[in-house]
Amino acid sequence: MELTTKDFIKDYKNQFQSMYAYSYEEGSTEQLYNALGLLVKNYISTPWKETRETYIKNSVKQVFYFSMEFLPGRQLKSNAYNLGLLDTVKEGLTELGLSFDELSEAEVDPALGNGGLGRLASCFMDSLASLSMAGNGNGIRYQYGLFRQKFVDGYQVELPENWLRYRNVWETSNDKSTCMVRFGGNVWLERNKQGYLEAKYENTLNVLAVPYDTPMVGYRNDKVNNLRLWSAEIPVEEENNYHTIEETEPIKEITQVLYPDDSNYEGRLLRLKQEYFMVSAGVQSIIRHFRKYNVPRKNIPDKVAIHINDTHPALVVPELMRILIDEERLSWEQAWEITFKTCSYTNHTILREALEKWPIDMMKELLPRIYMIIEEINRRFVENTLPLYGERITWQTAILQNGVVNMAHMAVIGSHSVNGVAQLHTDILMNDVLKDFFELYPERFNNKTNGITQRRWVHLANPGLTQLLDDKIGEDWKKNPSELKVFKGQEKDKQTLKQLAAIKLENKKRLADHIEKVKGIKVNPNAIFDVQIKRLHAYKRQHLNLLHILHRYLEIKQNPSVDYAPRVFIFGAKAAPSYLYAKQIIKVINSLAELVNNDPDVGDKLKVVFFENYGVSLAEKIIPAADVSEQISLASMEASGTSNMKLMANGALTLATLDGANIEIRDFVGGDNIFVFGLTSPEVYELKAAQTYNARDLYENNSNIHRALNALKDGTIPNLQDEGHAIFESLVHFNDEYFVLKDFDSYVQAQEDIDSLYKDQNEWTRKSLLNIASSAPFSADYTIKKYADDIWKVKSCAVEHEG
Ligand code: 26Q
Repeated sequence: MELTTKDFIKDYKNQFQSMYAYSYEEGSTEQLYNALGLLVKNYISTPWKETRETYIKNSVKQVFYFSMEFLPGRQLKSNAYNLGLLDTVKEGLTELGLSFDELSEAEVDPALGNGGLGRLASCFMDSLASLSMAGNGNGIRYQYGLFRQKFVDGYQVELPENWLRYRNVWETSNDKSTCMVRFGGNVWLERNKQGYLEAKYENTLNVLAVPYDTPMVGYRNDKVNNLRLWSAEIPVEEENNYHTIEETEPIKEITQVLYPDDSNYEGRLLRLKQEYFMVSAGVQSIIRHFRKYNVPRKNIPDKVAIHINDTHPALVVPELMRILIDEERLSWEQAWEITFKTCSYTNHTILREALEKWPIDMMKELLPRIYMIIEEINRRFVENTLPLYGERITWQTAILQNGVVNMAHMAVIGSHSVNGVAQLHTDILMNDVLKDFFELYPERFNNKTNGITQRRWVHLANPGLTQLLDDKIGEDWKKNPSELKVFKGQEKDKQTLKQLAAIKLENKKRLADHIEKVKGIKVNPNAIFDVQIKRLHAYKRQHLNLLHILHRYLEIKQNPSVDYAPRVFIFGAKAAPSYLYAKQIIKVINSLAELVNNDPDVGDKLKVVFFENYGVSLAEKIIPAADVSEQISLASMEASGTSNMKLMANGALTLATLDGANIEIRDFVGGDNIFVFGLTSPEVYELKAAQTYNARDLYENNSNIHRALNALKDGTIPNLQDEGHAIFESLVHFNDEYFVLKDFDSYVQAQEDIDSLYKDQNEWTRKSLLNIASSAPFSADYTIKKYADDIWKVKSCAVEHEG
């Protein structure tokens, strides 16, 4: 978009004055931010409208990405950047005596997700818009996002995240597109005069779904897609079946808060309400769109793709069936054909405890009509499968099993495509988790390795590196990430390496300042910045990292002149509030930090920083400053990982097990430019099957392990209650479920290799450069192109301008 600094200044002054009726010079930071945000949104409104109109006029196929979570991050800077206005805005503000960065920091970061899955959804929104593809998000406008994490005496404390307390300038509430979602009551089928079986309802609780639309701005292509988030409200009285205040009280609760657990599903009624609410509102609004434009129902699969992001929105399958049969009056067979062709499903986890299984009784009572349809889908599935595949496979794959609705099975049966998020993960789905389905429907399975948007994670988060790349290889890589590989040509260029090292150092200085500001810890910017940022979970093994730090500390105490390269271990992680073990790990790391950071024997050799409240905004500060990327999950457990990709793209060297996308990272960057350790996935499977693992043997016979584990419980680490004991017990007494001790030696060895390499700065930086230059395959643009070609069958679409 074209805009002169002069016009911007004029627009901004007007915008501010029209909102607050005084001059910007008297504005508070929040007000100045609000005015700027709304002005940028004004600039967005024209391409937003034109994009929508183009899609309708050309009747292009649209994707609807259904996800219970989105983590878009702050939007002011990325929107201005994608519009091509960032420099103009910055300049204009400077002329007005204002600081863009200060205003930008005043924006709240909407934490409407837990972690990887939600952030992936937002990277995908960014790529869809940037590739000029018609891709809409569909989700929930939680009133409270993921809790705000604080440490009190080293313990995690959760505070409510009331992100809407301030005005959200990006959203537009859309009153004319509300929907009604029905819960509970009685449902029966009645034959009407035309001979149709009609679904009749009584005593339902009706919930008004109000959509809030947020623009998803494409990168310099005048394309703006839509993220639609639904909020639950109480309908007016004639539409609410004349329910009383008390009876309608639970309605508002539906979209009040995001479930903060990303790995352990508890069958909570409220969560099921959330899932159906989002699904029903989303599907209704899609079908209404087709009615309005008179699209023949059988053409729906040519005009829309609905993507199911993990099983959380899997009720799309019976809900679409319900609408097609009850409201559109299609036969079961016609409706099934449409539903199956329209839906596709991504699996994000192999953790058994995370797989959703809803009690049938709960489903029946909350969603009686939906349950009838699920029963019929299941009945037909069994009827078709039994004669072809026999009892075992049929009952293993059924939707209804032992009193529960298996949501993954419903998603697979109702979708034409099922994918994992990295090659290893997809292989595990096919050979283990969904093995029987792979036998039934091999053609549905495919891999789509995750990706990230370089725009947010490199262009905006790391302007120094971005400038260097522009200077060295030209700007093409920004539109076409595969151009990044050209940077490999500079691996021996001393000048480039020096510049690259200087940029990293600058980023580390900036992070060091931030660490001092928020944690009061002074760190040496020349130390190795070693980063593990992800949700806290036993399978991700933050406690392996912890044990290694403890090991180093004990080595230093034993021999203060030991030759370690100075290292800063940086953590960012939230634990699910109900996940005691994860919280114990946080407490022990915090206490160890206190010990290590204040021990004069240690000095610069070791510092430990555990940031509070890790999220998208903090990630943007940490990632450009990282030297080492810790990706140390037990092989086979991490579906993909995405922080591994962000860190690589910013020149960190990966320290990893061969898990998730780490394997592909190694393949692209080459085994010499990554530090790999630990059991492989086949070895993990073998060891589990053999049932020969004995963690206590390792504790008793490995002196380093012995010493470190004892230090967990002998008072070495200050201010612990029983947290050190708990970790000790989990490893020794409960036989170390995630093979931490088994991988310990090879992890320590890899860490020492890192020290050695870091001494050769030139060689380190060369490998860093090769990582940056090899990161293109992990661009979400490529991932989205593959989804578009293989699964959704959607194409890029040029936007037509008025006039
Ligand atoms: C389910 C039922 C009830 C309540 C909550 C949930 C729930 C919520 C969130 C279950 C799982 C999640 C999130 C999972 C997740 O983030 N998975 C990660 O997805 C990333 C993107 O594909 C991968 O890179 C990670 O490997 C994977 O762990």
